[in-house]
Amino acid sequence: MRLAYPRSTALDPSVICTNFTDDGQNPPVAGQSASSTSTNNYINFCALTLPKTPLTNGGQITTGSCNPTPIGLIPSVDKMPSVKFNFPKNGGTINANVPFDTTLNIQNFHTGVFTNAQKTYFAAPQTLDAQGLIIGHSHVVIETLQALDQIKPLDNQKFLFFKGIDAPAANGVMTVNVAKGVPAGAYRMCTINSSSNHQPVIVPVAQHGSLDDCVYVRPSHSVLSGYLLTAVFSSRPSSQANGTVPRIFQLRAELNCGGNGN
Ligand SMILES: [Cu+2]
Repeated sequence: MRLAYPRSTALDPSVICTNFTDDGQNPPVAGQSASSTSTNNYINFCALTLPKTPLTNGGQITTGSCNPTPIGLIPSVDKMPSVKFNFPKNGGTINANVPFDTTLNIQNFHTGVFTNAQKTYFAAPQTLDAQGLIIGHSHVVIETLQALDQIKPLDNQKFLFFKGIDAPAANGVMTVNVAKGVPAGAYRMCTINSSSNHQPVIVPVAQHGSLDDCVYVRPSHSVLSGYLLTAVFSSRPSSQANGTVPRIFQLRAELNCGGNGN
């Protein structure tokens, strides 16, 4: 968690990974690339990129940067985060332009911890809690599709909605309010599970199930107008489109985490 780490600028010999001198090609494997190697944990790697590529200095540098922060603590295989949308469900229908709460079932993740996304972005290693779970938070992003079966890759700079989930999960459920709902159309909704400093979560093995979830939904206009539905929903104590999970958190916008404080 939050620690002020030692300020020495010298590399402690006890943390040098001597295996990093092996390029992995002894003997050579056809089609496999030789790894870069280092005898000092790449401690000055970013010096090679200066001044053209600046250091990732805590800000979200849109023009690219070089990050000198170690990856950090990695959980065991039985502690890899796993998430599934509870609402909306994949292929599910929701009413267009009606506010709703997205709910996510999460396991193996110490949620609700995030740092300043403008000053400490990627600025500290991933850490684990006493149970060995990654400490961090999640996000939900909603992107507009031309159609549910679209095969063209999306433009990652464009999205309809983005929100960091600041509050910890309650009984394994994270909640995100989509305050304006979404217009009629086709959408992809995905999670982005991240460590405290917003880097994507890192797990110990290459072969693993997805650490995130996506659902594809097609909001449509109801018989009732959006105005009427809004009135109905806002009159209910918990503004649930699925009616099963109470929304007990007030979410604060995580400003500019990923560029949109929605
Ligand atoms: Cu974040």
